[in-house]
Amino acid sequence: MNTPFWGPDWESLEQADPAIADILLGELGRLRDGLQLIASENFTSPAVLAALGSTLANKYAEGYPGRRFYPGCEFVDQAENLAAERAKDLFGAEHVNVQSHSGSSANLATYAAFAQPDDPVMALSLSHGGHLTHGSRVNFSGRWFTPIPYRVRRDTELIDYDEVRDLARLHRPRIILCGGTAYSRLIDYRIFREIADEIDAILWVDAAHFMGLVAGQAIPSPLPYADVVTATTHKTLRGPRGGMILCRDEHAKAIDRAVFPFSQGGPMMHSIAAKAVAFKEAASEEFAEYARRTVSNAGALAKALEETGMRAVTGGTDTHVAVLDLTPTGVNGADAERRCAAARILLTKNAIPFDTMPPRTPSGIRVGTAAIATQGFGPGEMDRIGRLIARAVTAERGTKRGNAVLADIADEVGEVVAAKPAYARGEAWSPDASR
Ligand code: DSN
Repeated sequence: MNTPFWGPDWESLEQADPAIADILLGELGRLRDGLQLIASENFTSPAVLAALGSTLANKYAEGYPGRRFYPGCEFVDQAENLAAERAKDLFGAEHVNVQSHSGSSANLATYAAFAQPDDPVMALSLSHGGHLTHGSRVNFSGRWFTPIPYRVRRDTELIDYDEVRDLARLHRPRIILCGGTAYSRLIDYRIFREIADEIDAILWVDAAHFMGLVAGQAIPSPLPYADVVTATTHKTLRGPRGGMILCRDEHAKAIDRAVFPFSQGGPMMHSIAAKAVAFKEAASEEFAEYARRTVSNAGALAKALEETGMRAVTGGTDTHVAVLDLTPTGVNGADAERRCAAARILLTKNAIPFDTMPPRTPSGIRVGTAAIATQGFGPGEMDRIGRLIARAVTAERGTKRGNAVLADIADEVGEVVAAKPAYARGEAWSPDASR
């Protein structure tokens, strides 16, 4: 059979490894049957999945196109060049490295390109919406560098730009980093650029979460301001799991060397081909419409949840993500996450700024609307989804009555998602379509 990917060859997987085949089908069912509101997840297209499942997975290609340490790279070179060119066009970047295996490895390489061990590095505190790789003590970033965390303001819950400026002047960090995993508002890159210029620091934007919204022009791009931008390709960008680094030409060599050979060996060429597919898709008008709808969904969902008695941190969102303070409901984020999961609504517990609760049972939850936008949901449907979440959050799991309520909600979730199924049955690539 002349096919480089597994999609049409599903039966051979079923025969070779029925246990894994069953797991894949179980996961497909889980994706289809629930409301996927985890802010960092999405549904990749059939074309992305096909590239991921291709024979490019076999190839060792340490190095860069035209400069590999292995023979036989003529096709993977084309894939990598195409991915990098498409990303450059899509984002207006001078240089793009598409080899990073993940957002965290893109970040590791970026530290390596610009900082030496123990250098001070400023970033948004994890507990105020940053990321593990932005200086957490349990991560290489906080162990190998000197983290200078800045926070959000208590009154607005927006980045405290005065504190950023004061800390920058005091510590003169080598890198100023902005972006995060649970900050729902637009970032004022102009102010960050001014501060970075004042102290001659590298301005690095970690756009892992919102790069797809940038691609779809639903929010402003950090590219005109940043020296370097890191991103994942699998969140709002809707491609394969992976990372990328975009930078000005003057930093291209430092970034490329920091990825290979400093922090990674062989690139995952199947993933790079799938990134190329995703970049092509992200340049389409359909994608721009999805990106805009993702943002309007998040605003509408935050508002709907506020109407049920939760409090939206910062009063709402400008992006795909919203953080809700559950204090008014008397339920902690961990219980809310468990109850929602029991009702087939997938979202995550999350700290709120200045949280007085411990990290394992924080006061909030985080919801994201990229996956449900991919599925086709729009802002008009967020009221119903908001009410389902609110009912699940306050249903007491473990009691007979609570369990019955959660089962009811799960049934309604089933109805909601059946109207706009993810990976609709019958498509040629779908594993169980071949049955
Ligand atoms: N773990 C991801 C998230 O959920 O935001 C970030 O790496």
